[in-house]
Amino acid sequence: MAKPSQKGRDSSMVNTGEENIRTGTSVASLKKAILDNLYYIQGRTPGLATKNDWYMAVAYTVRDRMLEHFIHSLKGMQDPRVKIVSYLSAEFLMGPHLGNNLLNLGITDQTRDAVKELGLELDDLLAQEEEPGLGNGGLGRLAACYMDSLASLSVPAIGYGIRYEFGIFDQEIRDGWQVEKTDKWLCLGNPWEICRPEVSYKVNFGGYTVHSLDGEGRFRVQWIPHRVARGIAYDTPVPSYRDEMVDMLRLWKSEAIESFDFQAFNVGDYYKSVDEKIISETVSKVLYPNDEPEIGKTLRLAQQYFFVSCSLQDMIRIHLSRGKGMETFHESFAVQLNDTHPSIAVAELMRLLVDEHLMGWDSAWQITQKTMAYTNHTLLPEALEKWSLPLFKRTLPRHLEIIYEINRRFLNDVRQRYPGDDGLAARLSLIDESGEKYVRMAHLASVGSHRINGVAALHSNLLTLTVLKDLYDLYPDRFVNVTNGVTPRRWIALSNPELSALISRGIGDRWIRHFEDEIRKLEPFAADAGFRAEWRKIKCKNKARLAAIIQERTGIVPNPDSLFDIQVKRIHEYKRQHLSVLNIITLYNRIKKNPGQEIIPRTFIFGGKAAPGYFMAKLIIKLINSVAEVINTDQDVAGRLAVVFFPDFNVKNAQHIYPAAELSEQISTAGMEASGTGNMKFSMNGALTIGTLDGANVEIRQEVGQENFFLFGLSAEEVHNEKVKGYRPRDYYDSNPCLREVIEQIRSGYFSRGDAELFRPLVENLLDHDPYLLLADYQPYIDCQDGVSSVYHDQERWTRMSILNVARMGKFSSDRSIREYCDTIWNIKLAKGG
Ligand code: NBG
Repeated sequence: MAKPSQKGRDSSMVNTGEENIRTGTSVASLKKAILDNLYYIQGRTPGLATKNDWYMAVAYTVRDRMLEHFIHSLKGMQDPRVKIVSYLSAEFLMGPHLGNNLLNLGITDQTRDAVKELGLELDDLLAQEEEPGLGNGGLGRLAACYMDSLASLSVPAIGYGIRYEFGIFDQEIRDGWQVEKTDKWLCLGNPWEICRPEVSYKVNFGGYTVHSLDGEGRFRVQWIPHRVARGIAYDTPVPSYRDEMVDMLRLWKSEAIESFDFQAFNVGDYYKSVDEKIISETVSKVLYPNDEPEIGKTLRLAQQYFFVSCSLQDMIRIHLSRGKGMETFHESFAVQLNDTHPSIAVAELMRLLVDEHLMGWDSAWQITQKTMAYTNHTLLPEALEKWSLPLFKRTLPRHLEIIYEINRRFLNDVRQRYPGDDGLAARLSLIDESGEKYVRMAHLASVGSHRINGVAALHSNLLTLTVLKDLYDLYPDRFVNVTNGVTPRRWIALSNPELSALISRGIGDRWIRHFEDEIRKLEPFAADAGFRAEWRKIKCKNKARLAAIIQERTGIVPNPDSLFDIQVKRIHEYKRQHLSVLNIITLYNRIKKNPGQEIIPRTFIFGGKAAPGYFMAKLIIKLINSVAEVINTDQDVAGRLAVVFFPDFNVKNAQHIYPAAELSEQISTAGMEASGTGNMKFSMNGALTIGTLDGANVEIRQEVGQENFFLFGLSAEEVHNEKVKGYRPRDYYDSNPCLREVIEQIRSGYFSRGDAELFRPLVENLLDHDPYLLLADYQPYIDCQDGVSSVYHDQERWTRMSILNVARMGKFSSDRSIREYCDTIWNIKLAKGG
């Protein structure tokens, strides 16, 4: 989108013969525009401007250059013939905007020059941006990658979510422990969003319902709420890669409907009236970290309902403004439920259609099912959302009635098809009545959707065999798989500019837009020694850059010639960061016993946040740091072994980490990781993977070839069988002296300054339960790591494998995923060449 055309657009800007100050993209225009924005938006002259003022001025300059296409794209959404994808997600982990928008607009170089002429460095301004951390990890980042691909494939789309005032906490490490700091991403202002106070909707909470017959004798329900909040839209443009489509991220902020409750005010209870306001404003205050017990979190349910209700009301407004009736709503919108967090949408759309738009139940139900589709992102039973009935009733009394009615009809159908099978009906019911009663959100989402998908082949398959088995037996045609993907724009072109330039020198630059087809052309270069040397040189540079950041943030000085072995992701027992720790200690012991031994030097780098309430995950962070403390200060292993915990893993940091990685650790217990998307980002940046047959690893290995992937460990089926047989971790401990030694060191306080209590819960858990089978996979993992070292010894071979990994990652572009969603779920035809 080098230069937006003026023809047929609404821009009222006068073109003075020179380039337009809002749209021009020459260095001179950009420079002028930055100064203009600095003066007229920030109210500063260059002499007084802070770095943030400059950042804001540049950001507004870039935003200006998206607006014409943004406005045009929004106008396109009014066309009654186009179907709009509505991606409902409680999380959008967009990452810093500036660099990505420059890349997609194709104005990075000019802007760098313009900024330089103003005496600034673009990299400093990029670093100034506070990233919007409105997500926990993979799920939120997936939503962001999908927005990029939707725009780049010219699909009209709105991402609907919550404008949390506080996103995911910032992580600091003190004395080896995680400390959480509030994320104040908005405190210096957010230049990317446009606040739209008139795009606002009321959202009810609590209260009771009144049933009656209307004048025509029809059954009617009125919801008398206890509290009403208002949602205000904040819109962020999401530009396509070098094309005209600019999609929209629309996030809702909650506000009180009235500043004062005058009744309370009049009787003198001034503070109660202000209280009400505070409660309404609280709804969009803070993002919940995952892996925390859900039960009892009224505010979380309120958040989910809040953004879903605003979003559906907004869609209905758009639909009606197209001059269409409600019976064709599903032709205007394809609503994708990103996990169960927005699944209340099923009941809310029913409420809006039946109660507000006076539609009959059967028609409303058909429209709802045709509109909705549900993506499941986890098999972990503790992550499947359910809400206690009393809490649900207190917050959403009308929705509970609707859910009962959906359930009544649904179970009638089940009983008709499977007469007498009460067990089946109880298992399928939207209400869990096995003990305390709960609403099962995954069942609500599944029953109300026409498609249900998992996020990798193995995961989708396991879904139909485990958590959603009964639903699958009932509705096999609803189930499909869409393997996750990530955008090659942010994750290669933006994060790894030198590698990108090398790839483009080899195969041209079409791969950035058409990754699926083009990147394979890189394969022959694996055989080119000159190309391999350049490839290695870039990896070395990226490693050196990361090493400098590590030194600055942690004080640790990594050996730049060591193998960078990296595991970055949320800290969770099933992801098994502690399995990697067992390997590290094993290597350490080997060197200590045999100091002269030749080994491949390694730097182990970890990064990731633990949920604040997840004790074991926090203890794993402490363990990593404790082991690091011993190893990094032991002269016997200096230069050969180092351990780093990189604090505050987020999108910004990730962009420095993936390009520097040589080995990607994807070592979750098979059957537990739904997909993983970090695995794709590593591989796209030339890291080789050591991994289990879990999530998308299975498909990555298929694509890159088994000879280019380090596989170890039990399969999902074997894990299942072990558990059925009665898994005994202690047997592994008893029969493996190396493993025993490692565990004893942790237990005895070798890494905790003699404190034998500190890691006791972790060690005891491993020996007595080991629910994630670390001990069973220990020896295969160690052996596989030895294999990694011996291949690394042969740098030519390693580089060949690295190039082939990148060349064969075409499938894992989020463009491919979005094509599949369009095809199999949304029924959207892509424009040719799109
Ligand atoms: C996560 C899975 C990952 C997967 C992402 C995106 C949740 C509930 N699930 O394996 O753990 O890659 O979703 O699909 O966050």
